[in-house]
Amino acid sequence: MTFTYLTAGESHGPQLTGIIEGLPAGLTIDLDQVNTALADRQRGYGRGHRQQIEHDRVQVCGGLRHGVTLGSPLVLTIKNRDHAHWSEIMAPTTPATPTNTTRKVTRPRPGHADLVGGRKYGHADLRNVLERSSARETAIRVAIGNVCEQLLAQVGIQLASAVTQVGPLTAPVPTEMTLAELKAATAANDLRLVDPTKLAAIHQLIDQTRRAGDTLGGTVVVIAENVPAGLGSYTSWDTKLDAKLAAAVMGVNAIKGVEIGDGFAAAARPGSQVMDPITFDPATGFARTSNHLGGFEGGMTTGMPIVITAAMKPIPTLYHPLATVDLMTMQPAKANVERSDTTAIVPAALVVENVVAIELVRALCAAFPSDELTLFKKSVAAWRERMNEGRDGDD
Ligand code: EPS
Repeated sequence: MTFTYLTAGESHGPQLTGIIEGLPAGLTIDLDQVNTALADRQRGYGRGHRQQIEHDRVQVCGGLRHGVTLGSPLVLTIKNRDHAHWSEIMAPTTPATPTNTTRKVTRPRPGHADLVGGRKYGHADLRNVLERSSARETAIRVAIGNVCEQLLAQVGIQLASAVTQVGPLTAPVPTEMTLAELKAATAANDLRLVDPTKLAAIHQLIDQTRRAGDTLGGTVVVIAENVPAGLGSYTSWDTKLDAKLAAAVMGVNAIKGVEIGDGFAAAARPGSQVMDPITFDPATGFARTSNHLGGFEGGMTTGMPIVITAAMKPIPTLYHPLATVDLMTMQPAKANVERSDTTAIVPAALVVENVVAIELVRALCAAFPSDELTLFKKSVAAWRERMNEGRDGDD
């Protein structure tokens, strides 16, 4: 069964819905773990008032029996508590009236989907665009991603993420840090940083930026460890797994750049400082003495940690808005101001981690029998052995 997923729901509509098809039957899902991930996504310095309204919790409406997947589509939902304040304006079925179509948005925000989305879908009220283009949708992607992380854990794959830059201030992850250390360090502060000495300066920057009515972006890093070698393929461009991961990461709201391994920095160095020398140990198989290429060669996983960095642009909703055109009058105007965050870089780290988890599950389910968990696990284990054997099979 091909793994696929779909999300639906508007930011201030009744709920978010996610449907996953193609998960192996027999996977026990720990909903507490999903809810912890959802709470993690809501935290973070620089978030706005909305996060005090929401207390995201997942509900399962299909595909699970007694906590175990059935192999049928898994249906997850998260209620939008804020819908209570928008129940008329965002009513799914009540016909439009003068009272439930107030708060129209006609002054598109530069950098948001407002203008082009409105033109493309013929929406005079840009609320019809912003409600779905809102990053609120990432809550359900994290729920789906956490289920995927639970499947990945069954085959020994672990992921972690950190914020590595906020505006101009950097907080890199040391290469020697273990995944467990990274998880502990990022959980211990409200910016998902590995280096707490940077906290005060970044808090100050976010405070100043909020007071100035402005917003901040940044970078995040995601690491996936113990991914078997040989996922993806070099045979055709659209089979390369690094390309699929980059596309999924770019599909997270406000992400404008993706790097694998050393990424753009590799372009400036000679090849001898970029390629990762190969070693072989009969007990543990092949390895690389460095990981500049971030776990990929030729579009295939090497077995080394996958390292992906993503750059997020600042949030487009500015409390001191930029120039735009009012679509009611076609005259110059200031952009619409919607309640928003000063920065969403902290949740972005987790969201990017989760979309990477989703794509790894997609790749594993495409590569191995995935109807049920036992055979899936056996197949992945057998594949790991095969990829680490010392001789090729064709001589
Ligand atoms: C968002 C605007 C804000 C954010 C929202 C994303 O929502 P509101 O307009 O209701 O204040 O809080 O993010 C979330 C609701 C969330 O759960 O992450 C936007 O325009 O993208």
